[in-house]
Amino acid sequence: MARPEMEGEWIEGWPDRKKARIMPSKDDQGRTIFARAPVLELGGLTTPTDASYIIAQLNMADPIHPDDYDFQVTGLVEKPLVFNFEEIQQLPSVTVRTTMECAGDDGEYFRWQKDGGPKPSRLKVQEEQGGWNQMAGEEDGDDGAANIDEIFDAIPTTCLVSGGEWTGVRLKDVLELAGVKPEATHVHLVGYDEGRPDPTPIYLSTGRTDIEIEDPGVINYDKALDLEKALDPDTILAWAQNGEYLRHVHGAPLRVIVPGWSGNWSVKWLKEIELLDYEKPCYYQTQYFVLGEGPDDPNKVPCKELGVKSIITNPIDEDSPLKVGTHRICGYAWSGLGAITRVEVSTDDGESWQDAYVEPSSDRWLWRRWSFKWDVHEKGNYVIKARATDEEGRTQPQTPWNFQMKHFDGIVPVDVEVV
Ligand SMILES: Nc1nc2c(c(=O)[nH]1)N[C@H]1C(S)=C(S)[C@@H](COP(=O)(O)O)O[C@H]1N2
Ligand SMILES: [Mo]
Repeated sequence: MARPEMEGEWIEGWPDRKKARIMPSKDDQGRTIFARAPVLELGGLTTPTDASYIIAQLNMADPIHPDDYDFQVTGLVEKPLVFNFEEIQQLPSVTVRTTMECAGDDGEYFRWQKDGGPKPSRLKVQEEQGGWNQMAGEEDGDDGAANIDEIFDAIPTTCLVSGGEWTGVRLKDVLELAGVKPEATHVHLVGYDEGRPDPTPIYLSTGRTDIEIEDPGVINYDKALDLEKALDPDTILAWAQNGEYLRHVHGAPLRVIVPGWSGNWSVKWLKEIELLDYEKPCYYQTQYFVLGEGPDDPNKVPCKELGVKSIITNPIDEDSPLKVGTHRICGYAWSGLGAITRVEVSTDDGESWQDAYVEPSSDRWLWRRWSFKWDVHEKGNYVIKARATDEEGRTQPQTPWNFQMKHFDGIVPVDVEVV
């Protein structure tokens, strides 16, 4: 029997099976500068590069040909160095598989947990083009204060997470060649991209447009990484992602990968590494990617390692109603401090929990897949929850509400009716 859905381009996947693709947002020149990953549609651990999320905070750097590329190592080093692409590739290479999650991933759920209202859906697709860089324009007639409801409507913050395989060299090896002076404490990582930070993402995460934000003017994207994390053998300068050379949007020719810490540490389009004896107050370190109770909280701290988290990819609210019978509850779990050791599932809104099966893996930083066979005999309404624990014994959630709504690792229930 001819099955029409099996005709066509079978190398690219059966046409009846929707190919998992990013959910993009474009700039005014039609270039993708922001994209969410189709996390609910993925079938393994490595997010295909076509489907990996993308974030550019400033104006995306111009593409740099590998032959024209170099970066420098400066500051508190014995010997300042300049590396070109070939010189970097001559160092011993290393491959690290890790989950990368944007600090703002699922931030909407913080808002929902606090304020109630309809539960944000991971399926929500951004209709508007433009991303946040176009949202804060003069359209509303005032000083760039975008309408917060428009922003939330236009830019979902879910699905900003991907699993990937990164190949490059250890940052540690590069630092050793330059010779780090004993007084150095931080590694200032600077990208080739420049711009003046747009306040809209802060409005987006706080849900407020009346916040005083210190304007740093035009800057390069930069971070001041703790020397200790920089020397971790899994912190690398990567030139390849998922088996192919880096793509421009992901930071080609060379980017930093800092496993376990939220994506903003993984500086793309690396331009400079500067050794410092203090924590430089980079905009995306001390103003934007921070955990605290409010913009003036004296105890606010930079976002660093992620908490411990699980998401349910099946079923989702939109699958309701389900039939009485057997269903597979499954998803991903990851942690900023190492491997996931346990995932528990509840189908009674957290009254009772049972262990899920966690797929074995030797990759410490990569998310794990987990599943749970659910036999449901009684009709009714069910609230499904998942709860992950990591090798440090941390159970979700770890991250309390914070004004920037970063590092959300709370438990998001799935509501289904069984008929
Ligand atoms: N130079 C530079 N590096 C950057 C950014 C940026 O805007 N410029 N965005 C950061 C943020 S917020 C995240 S979440 C990750 C996203 O990496 P990806 O676009 O490859 O997924 O890159 C980080 N590195
Ligand atoms: Mo991010």
